[in-house]
Amino acid sequence: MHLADFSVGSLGETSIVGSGIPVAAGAALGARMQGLDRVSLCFFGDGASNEGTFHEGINMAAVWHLPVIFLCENNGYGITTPLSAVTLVTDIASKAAAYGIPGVIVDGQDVLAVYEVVQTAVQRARRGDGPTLVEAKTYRFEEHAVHMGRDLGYRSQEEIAEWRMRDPLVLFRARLIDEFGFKPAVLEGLEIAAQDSIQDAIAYAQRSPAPLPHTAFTDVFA
Ligand SMILES: Cc1ncc(C[n+]2csc(CCOP(=O)(O)OP(=O)(O)O)c2C)c(N)n1
Ligand SMILES: [Mg+2]
Repeated sequence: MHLADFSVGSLGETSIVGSGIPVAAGAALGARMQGLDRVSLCFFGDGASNEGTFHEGINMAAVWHLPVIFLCENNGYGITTPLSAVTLVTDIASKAAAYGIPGVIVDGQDVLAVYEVVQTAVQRARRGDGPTLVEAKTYRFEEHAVHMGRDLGYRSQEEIAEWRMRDPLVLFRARLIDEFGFKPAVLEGLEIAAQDSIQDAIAYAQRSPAPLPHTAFTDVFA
């Protein structure tokens, strides 16, 4: 929730659940006004889909046919609250009907299925036909935050184990080998390189100085 990287077009995540939805619509409007063929891609959770920003942001993007994709990662929970406790709707994609845009459900454990659905939504956006709401059905293996510990009692260990059998990284790895002929050694090399870059990032963070207290108000406007 706290990352940004303009160098790859990531405008930033915010810790206010759902607040990225109208921002993504605004970025799409900005791209259109500048004549760029950019498409905004906005990720949010099932919990965010009950925020007012979801309704307002998607509705406005729809009526203005903005080039934006709203991608809801429905992992079944907002922290410890199951989706069924906060909406009677089981498919968030069905809410697209309220805005007159396509709502597409995709298996969020299937990397290539998600890629294809997003490609179709990108083409629609670039044609000027407007937004798509994509719902990726997925799951959160770990707790919302590491400090929360494990087995908090709001979901069963069986449920977690069942979803773990369909870990998207494991499934995609198998497909790369079986369908695309990747050598396991090549994938291991990629995994080691990824682990190394994570370790480097941790070491960099740990040896970097803490921010100075007086910078807490830098870039804060009120
Ligand atoms: C407006 C707002 N309300 C509450 C919170 C506290 N909060 C942080 S994450 C979260 C759950 C979000 O659930 P979901 O949208 O399903 O995303 P997930 O973490 O499951 O991907 C909540 C309630 C917040 N950050 N912002
Ligand atoms: Mg969620």
